[in-house]
Amino acid sequence: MELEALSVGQYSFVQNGYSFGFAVMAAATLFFWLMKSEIAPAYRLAITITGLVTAVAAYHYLQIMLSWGAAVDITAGEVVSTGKPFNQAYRYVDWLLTVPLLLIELILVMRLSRKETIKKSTVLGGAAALMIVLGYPGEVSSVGGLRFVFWVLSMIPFVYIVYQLVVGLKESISQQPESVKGLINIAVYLVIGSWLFYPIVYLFPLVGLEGGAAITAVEIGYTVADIVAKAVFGVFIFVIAMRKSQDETQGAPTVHHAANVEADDEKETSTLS
Ligand code: RET
Repeated sequence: MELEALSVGQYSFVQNGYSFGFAVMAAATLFFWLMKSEIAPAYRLAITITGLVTAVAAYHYLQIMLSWGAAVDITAGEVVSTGKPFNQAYRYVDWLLTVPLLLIELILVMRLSRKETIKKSTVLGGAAALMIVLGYPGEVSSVGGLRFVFWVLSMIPFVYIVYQLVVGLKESISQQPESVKGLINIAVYLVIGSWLFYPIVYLFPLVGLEGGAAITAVEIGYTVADIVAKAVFGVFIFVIAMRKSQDETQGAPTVHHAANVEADDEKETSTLS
């Protein structure tokens, strides 16, 4: 990455973006973990993981910010390289860890059967990891052609994940309690919408953006997308878990508890007779 192409303003803007990202992720982590006791035990793992995702991201934003700070010197009023490279791997290692976990959060909060949970987590989590691994070589390459080839390769698991979320989860979503069905649908579309941002941002340098403007657009673009995909999405998962906890402790019958409801009905009938 040619950081000397940046103006001091662009450099500082990106640095402030990282700092904001760190603050949001750290605050979100505290919120999720401190509020976990409000959630019924069945959904606590989903909330623990939601906080883990933002914790891992907070750590990486701090590292990215330090690496960005060390790579150049602006005391002369312009951006001068210090010779220390800016480490782009932090972002990709962060995604490699967090992107599969984000999908697992969604699956856990749906509380499917054990078998379905494991199957869907493995397939979706595996595809997500493959998508990130395939994107990295293109991200660090300065050859436009290579960037495009890896974009196409990475798009294959991406399209598969979107298909699985829209089509594969349809039946499971239809069995969710009415009180959260709408929220789960929004969460699914929030994943798709925020994730679409990444392959678009990745292409910025290939569609005419150059030098400092390209670097700034890519870095700010990824930071904004990360905040939506992790912290805002996490809040949705939290609200879904909270609502399901309240419904279930109030004993409202829910579709995926049909078996329990039937058992309760039987009890009632036998006491009546
Ligand atoms: C890459 C490479 C180009 C093609 C595609 C990509 C997709 C990246 C995605 C990243 C999602 C990250 C998230 C982070 C959480 O905070 C790797 C940019 C398809 C979808 C959700």
